Amino acid sequence: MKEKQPISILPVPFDWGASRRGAASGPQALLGAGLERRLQLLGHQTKIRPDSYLPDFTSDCRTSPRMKQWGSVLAMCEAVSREIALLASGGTFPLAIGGDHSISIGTIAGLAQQKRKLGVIWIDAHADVNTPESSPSGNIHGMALAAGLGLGDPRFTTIGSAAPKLQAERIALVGTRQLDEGEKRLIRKLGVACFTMHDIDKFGMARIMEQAIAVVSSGSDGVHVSFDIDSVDPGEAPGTGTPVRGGLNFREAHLAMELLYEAGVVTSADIVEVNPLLDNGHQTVRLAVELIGSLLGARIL
Ligand code: B3U
Ligand code: MN
Ligand code: MN
Repeated sequence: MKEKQPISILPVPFDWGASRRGAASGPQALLGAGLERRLQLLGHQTKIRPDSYLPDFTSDCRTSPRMKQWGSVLAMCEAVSREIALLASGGTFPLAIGGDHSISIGTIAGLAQQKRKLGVIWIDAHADVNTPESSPSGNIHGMALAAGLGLGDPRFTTIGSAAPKLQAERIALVGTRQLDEGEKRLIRKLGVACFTMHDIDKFGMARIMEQAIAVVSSGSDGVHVSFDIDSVDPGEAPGTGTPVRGGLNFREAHLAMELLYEAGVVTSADIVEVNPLLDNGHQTVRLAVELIGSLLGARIL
């Protein structure tokens, strides 16, 4: 982010992209845990966008087995895209707080209206590169990155503009440890940089982040960080809908965020899949707030 750039916080209380309810309460929980104050203490100006920008999707029943609740997800993504484009063109740093990961279809579509060569670092236990055909679940949060690449249902891939929003060579997955067969094939075919837990164990987070940052920032006109809290080990972050063992530990997660801040390349972010209903007290919510702090400049000394 730029020096003194104000942060626009966009709450996206939405969870119809996932099979479990609860991530819709994420924004309220993060704000309730002092997210805005945290950022202000770091010296940032902040503004919270009231969520009246979202349409009423509660009565939208359009759904199919391969794309569950697609009507609501689409309506949400279109609104998020419009809003993010507006915030970005106003010169602020957009920070979307979810919500399940389907919200990133909207944030990326909105960002892409300004940035043709957006790099994306996708920190997640999953790759979210399923298409309706390859998805074993039909849950759209597992298709979010694919949509950014122009793959999947045209109603989702053409939000904001007809062309694909992202190029495979400017994407880095970090923390990956659960992939469906179709996702593995697609990652290999497109040559997407995928830094799995195996790689992190083998080489250490610092070296992996160095490589991931190089991938997403080379030749790009901005870098979006999409942070799925399920990248963190369920022992540290139990409050999430699809926990997977063997994730990032507390220090690795913070280090990743600190290194991104240090690199000075990040131009937008979203934090997703925090589910307060599944949390152990406020453990996961608090961790999420701290991690956003680390991404936006918090230091030990
Ligand atoms: N790949 C699986 C599981 C999954 C993806 N994202 C989450 N879970 N959170 C799927 O349903 O696409
Ligand atoms: Mn995800
Ligand atoms: Mn995930």
